[in-house]
Amino acid sequence: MNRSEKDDIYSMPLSQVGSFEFDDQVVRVFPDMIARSVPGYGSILSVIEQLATRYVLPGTDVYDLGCSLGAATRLIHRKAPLDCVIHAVDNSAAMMGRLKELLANDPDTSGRCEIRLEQSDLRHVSIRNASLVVLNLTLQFVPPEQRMDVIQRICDGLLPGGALLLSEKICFTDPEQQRLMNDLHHDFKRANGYSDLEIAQKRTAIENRLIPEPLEIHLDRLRKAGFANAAPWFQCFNFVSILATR
Ligand code: GEK
Repeated sequence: MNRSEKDDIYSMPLSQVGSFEFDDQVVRVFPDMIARSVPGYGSILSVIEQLATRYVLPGTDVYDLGCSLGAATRLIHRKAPLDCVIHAVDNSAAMMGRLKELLANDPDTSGRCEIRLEQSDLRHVSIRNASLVVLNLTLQFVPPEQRMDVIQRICDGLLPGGALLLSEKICFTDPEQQRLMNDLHHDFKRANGYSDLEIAQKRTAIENRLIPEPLEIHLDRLRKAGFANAAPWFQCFNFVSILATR
């Protein structure tokens, strides 16, 4: 259902590389872009579907914060009981417009629980009665000094036993490890057909928008917020996914 054009946004030399935005141009190629850029993206999505089976209880709310084109939302939707509400939240008008079209044309969505599309900044969404919250590659776009508040509000809005799935691009305090993981990620992108020019121009565009932090900072923050458990269940190079439970 999620047909995507090939991502060629940075394939030609640009006189000036502007800051990366989730606009119509990105939305058009987004599924191709994320699949060719994030190692393990497909595996993370499969596990989100698996977690929905385990954590989403009848009568509860689920939040997919920074849902983009609803890849996680639609997998959770397959497993959620009928009386749940899935809040698919993104602040990009282009993403939400396209997601609305995709859902309207998806026969799979009928006869299932409500998906509530919310074009909002995740920093202002109130989280209540939540059994599962997904932050899949989204917290990295929130300024670091505001991340504690986001995580705290998620923890406070989760029901006891509820779960947060947090996936992020991370960085490393050891410069040698940082260099190696960065190189391996670039090799991954090259193997997926991106040229050195595309990789370099994308890096310039996203540099001040996506701020990675070390894994330990994420784990500390989750514990400080009150999560009983927080552990990485997946890592590939500089991408990690953490499961945190209340
Ligand atoms: C997936 N989770 O396919 N409030 C709401 N949305 C935001 C905010 C914010 N403050 N900042 C960024 N976004 C998805 C992939 S993509 C990851 C997530 C990537 C949104 C932004 O508009 C975009 O749609 C998404 O977060 C990040 O499972 O592109 O690397």
